[in-house]
Amino acid sequence: MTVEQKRIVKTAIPGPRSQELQARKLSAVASGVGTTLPVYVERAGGGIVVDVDGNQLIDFGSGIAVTSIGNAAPRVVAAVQQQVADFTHTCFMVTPYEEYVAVAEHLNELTPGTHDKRTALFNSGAEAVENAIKIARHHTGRQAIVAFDHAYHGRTNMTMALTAKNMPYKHGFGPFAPEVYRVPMAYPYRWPTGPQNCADEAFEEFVALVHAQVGETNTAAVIIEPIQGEGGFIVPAPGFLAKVSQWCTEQGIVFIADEIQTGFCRTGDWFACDHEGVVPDLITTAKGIAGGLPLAAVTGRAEIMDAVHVGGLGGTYGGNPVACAAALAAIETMRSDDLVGAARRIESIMLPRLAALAEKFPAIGDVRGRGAMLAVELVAPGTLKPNAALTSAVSAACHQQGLITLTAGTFGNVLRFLPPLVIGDDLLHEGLDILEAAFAANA
Ligand code: PLZ
Repeated sequence: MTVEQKRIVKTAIPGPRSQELQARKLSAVASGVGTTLPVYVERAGGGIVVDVDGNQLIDFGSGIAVTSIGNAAPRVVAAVQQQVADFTHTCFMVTPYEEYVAVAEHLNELTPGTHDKRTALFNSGAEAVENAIKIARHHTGRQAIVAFDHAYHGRTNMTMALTAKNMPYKHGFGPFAPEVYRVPMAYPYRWPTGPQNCADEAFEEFVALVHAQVGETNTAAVIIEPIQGEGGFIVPAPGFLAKVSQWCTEQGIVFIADEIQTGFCRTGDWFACDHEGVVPDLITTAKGIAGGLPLAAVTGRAEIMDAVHVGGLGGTYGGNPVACAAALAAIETMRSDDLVGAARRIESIMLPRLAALAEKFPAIGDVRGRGAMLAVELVAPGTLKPNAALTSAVSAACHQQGLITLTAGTFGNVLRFLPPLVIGDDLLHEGLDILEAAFAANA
């Protein structure tokens, strides 16, 4: 069923039917599971989410960077319907099937680098990260893992340890997995001596800290998001990723790129590492890979991936056939509809408009991102002091007008934009108009 690509706000948001459902949610669902915007969804497609009150919201979130090819994308719907009618599950570890192998072949081909690769499939991003760590430890025989300030890698025990931010992800959930060490991120906007020094100085600090506090020969892996997602869409200073990756190679340390949020055309390339020609040893993917079905992967150098003994990796549902069928259709869509080009087009529309907003509203301290992964960081004008209150106010004002926006950042002061790559130009502009009005009313 196609969804008309038009914003319609016919009730208060959330509307009465959504409010009823929210009341049921509050008494049935664990309160730890929060909701950003409690409109209950009936249908979605392209750049529009339709709620149970008949409102049609413009989607600048893609379910947190998942529905890059659009919601209920036609090829995915057809592939899933066919697969679900053929068989729904056998467990790849028991009696395998072609779809899993085909997804692995695509990932081996599409991810950065032309070396021999292998892939293993899982259910969620966090599970992929957990497994990347297992593989790196097994391959190196070392234990320590180095992660960065502002990192987000998931909510399981190991990945909570890797994630930097306490609230809401870690608070009260310890103890966390041991042998995780944290180093500064090359965060240009907040680098004390200025963005021009950021890559070199952050790299020097990284090397010095690993040497002094961890020891190179104890270090199994360095894990980094090539653009940090939940941490606030922080694009590392140019050159930083390449330096870290090169140094890891020299030290026999596995360099893991967590491309769970940045992967699959989101940033205007197949993977964010591609922008800088960085070739990770292991790469974790999820989110955009399967058009909304739960699937995740670890892909990497054959000699690292295959260091693990037979039977050492797996899980009941990892690479479920329905999710794999969806992934094959999603990848086909990305290729044939040039979604790399679509992400670049979104950047070319949004970035100048966000830059113009920053001229107008001094609370916008930084505009950044790549492709269809863009953000503004809000501060007290003329300072670096994070302005989380304005961030929430602007986001809430957008929601009222039927624009789905998300926030991010260690300090809760980043408004981030992740539209589906198939969104039309009109909806993009309309969304940006709403954003501008929200700033005018609140900033
Ligand atoms: N690595 C880089 O962005 C998921 C988290 C939403 P899962 N980001 C959205 C929330 O509040 O839980 C993410 C990510 C990066 C790992 C993950 C984890 O992926 O599929 O949510 O486990």
